[in-house]
Amino acid sequence: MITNTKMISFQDHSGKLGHLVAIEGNRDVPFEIKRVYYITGVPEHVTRGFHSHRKLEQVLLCLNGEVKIRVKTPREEETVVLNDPSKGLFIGHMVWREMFDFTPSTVLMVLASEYYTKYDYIRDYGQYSAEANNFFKE
Ligand code: T46
Repeated sequence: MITNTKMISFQDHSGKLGHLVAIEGNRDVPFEIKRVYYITGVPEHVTRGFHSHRKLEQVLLCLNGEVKIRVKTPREEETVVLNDPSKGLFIGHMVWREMFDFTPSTVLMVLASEYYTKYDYIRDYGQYSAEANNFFKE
C-alpha cells in the first residue's frame, strides 16, 4: 500500500442469521471516531473526491456494492477496490483521493477522526503537490 494508507480487517460475526461487523474507535481504527458520513446514489461515470486533507484521518468502508478509490502521494499511486464490508481503507494525512466506478447499490461509509471543517481540505492539485512534497520529504 502507498504511504499513509492501509487496509484494516474488522471482525465479521457471520452466521446463518447474516453478518455483523463491529468497529470501535481507538481499537479497531487508529483514532477516536468524531464523525460518520455515507455516500449513496452516485450516478455512473461520476468521480468524487479530488482533494487531500491536512489533519483528517479516515477509514472508508463499502457496506454494499462496489467502489474504487484512487489514492496518491506525489510519488505513489494505487487504486483500491472496496466491496467487502468487513474491510476498510485507512487514509492518513496528506493523501490525495478520488472515488469512482460506484455501482448503483454502493453505500460508501466513512469514519472520520475530526469534525467537519472546509479549512482542512486541499482541493487544488498544484497546492497539494507543493504541501505534500514538503510533508513527505525525508
Ligand atoms: C473525503 C471523501 C472520501 C459537510 O457539510 N459535512 C461533511 O461531513 C462532509 C463530508 C461534507 N459536507 C459537505 C461539503 C460539500 O458541500 O457536503 C458536500 C459534499 O462534500 P464533498 O464534495 O467534499 O464530497 P466528496 O465525496 O468529494 O468527499 C467526501 C469528503 O468530503 C472527504 O472528506 O475524504 O468523501
